[in-house]
Amino acid sequence: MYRTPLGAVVALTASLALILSACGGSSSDAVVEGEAQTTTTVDNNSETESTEPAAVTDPETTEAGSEPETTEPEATEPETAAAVAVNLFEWVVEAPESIDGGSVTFEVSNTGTFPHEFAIARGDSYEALPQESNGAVDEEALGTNWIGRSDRVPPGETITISFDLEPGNYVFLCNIASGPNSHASQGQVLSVTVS
Ligand SMILES: [Cu+2]
Repeated sequence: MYRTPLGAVVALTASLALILSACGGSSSDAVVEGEAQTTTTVDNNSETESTEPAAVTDPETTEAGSEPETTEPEATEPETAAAVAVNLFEWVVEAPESIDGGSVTFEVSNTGTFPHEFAIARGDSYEALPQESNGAVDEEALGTNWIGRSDRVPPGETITISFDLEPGNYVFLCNIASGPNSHASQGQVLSVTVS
């Protein structure tokens, strides 16, 4: 009679211990799973966040880079179209005798066999300009009517130079001189009207 109840108590105690340990095990497993799920969710978010800004940045960089490229050619074309062609050779200045004023760009070619330069003085004609004994234009005497000159252009070469020209009468010339000789006195001058 005693053994059965005792055996039942032992059996109940053992089963309680199993239930307690099972409950403890299951509750700790649930905590680990919850942490694992939370970590996984955070990882997914950070991966998604890092991917989105990179995708947004690439198109912005491409758009910003393409806009200036479209603008640059438009700004260059008018400057090229406005250039006035000038040819220098012995003993001639070849250029249009009437041009528009403002900032004028000249494309100056030396098609001769000597070095020449492109110079501009303000005046009605070469004969009316102050001159030195060799026929070169007297640049100091001209004062503000001496507009300026290019560097010497070697034979076969072309340079580009710009001058601001108000409306009026000008003389285009080569003012190179050597001793008693000057290119201007040999005829390398041209009267030009700027309007
Ligand atoms: Cu010359």
